[in-house]
Amino acid sequence: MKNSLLAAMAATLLIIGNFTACSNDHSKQQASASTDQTAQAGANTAYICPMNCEDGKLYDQPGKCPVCNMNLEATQRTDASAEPHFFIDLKTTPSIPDAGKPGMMSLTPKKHGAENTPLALDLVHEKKMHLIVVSDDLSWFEHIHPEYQASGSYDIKLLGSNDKFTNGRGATELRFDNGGRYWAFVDYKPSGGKNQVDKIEINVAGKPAPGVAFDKEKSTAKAGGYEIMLKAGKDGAAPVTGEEQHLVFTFQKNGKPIDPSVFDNYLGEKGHLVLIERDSKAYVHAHTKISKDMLGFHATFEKPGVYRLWLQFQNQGISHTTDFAVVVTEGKSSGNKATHENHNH
Ligand SMILES: [Cu+2]
Repeated sequence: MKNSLLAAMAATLLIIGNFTACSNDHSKQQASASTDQTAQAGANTAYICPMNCEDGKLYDQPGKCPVCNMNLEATQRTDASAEPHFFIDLKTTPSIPDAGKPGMMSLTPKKHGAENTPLALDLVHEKKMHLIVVSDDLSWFEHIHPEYQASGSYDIKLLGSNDKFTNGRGATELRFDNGGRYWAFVDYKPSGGKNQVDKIEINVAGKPAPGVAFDKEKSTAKAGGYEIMLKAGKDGAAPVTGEEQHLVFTFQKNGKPIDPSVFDNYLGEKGHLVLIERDSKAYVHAHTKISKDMLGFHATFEKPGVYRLWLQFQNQGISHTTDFAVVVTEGKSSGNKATHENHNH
């Protein structure tokens, strides 16, 4: 059970983002400053890694792939409207779940224009659907895997406050102990399509928990006897938008450094990271970059803000979830790129 959970976490991280491809505003601005013809070329030309390290990620400007460092190649941007748009039809029973009371949540992947046809999903690192649920203040986090039903939906049980998790927390069930607003991030890949991350608001009836205000960096966490330290930024500078940033975690136990390469290995991953921005709830993808004695990730932030991070790792069969926060400020090289976490084009 734990194995598949961690494998799935790996999947969540391996999934590659596509923010840059969404910078339509940016293209339009460029276009208005040029002649019609150049505007046309500017809007349609994009740059992509020749090795396709980032699963189809397109850049507006030539440059180097942040993963393999090869020069990006020019390519034609396909018309977004020509690509199929997928979505998750999320239904709960009752339609507004009650905190502390049992219920169901059902997520059905669908394609626009073919809503009644079951949509097949590809298995991505052992799971067809990865579900991250957070409270609106980002103090509460769950990463679970809804189970496929013959009807074509992926279901999870909502537990009552007295119910025990069948397979432990973080497997296939959710328990809303408090009312309020929550956000679901559904990570899935339709067969023949690109990876999708859909953000869906969920409102739960009941008394909300007192909110937690995350407004400053949180760079340490403890779990399972480990002390984990986060260093975020680049070349010793604090994290900024617009260029790849490094997120480096180091581990200690009883004051002694621990090399994370001793951790359980699932599909080549030693740790898995989810990042969500506090106000916009933008979901950021991070990619692992493992070096000796530390667990590193790289991510590009499109917008300044306070980002919450959840690092999940496993050692000797026990999984740990730890949480952090980083404050990202506007970088020099950042444009006015829009962050869309729920479409691919
Ligand atoms: Cu997952």
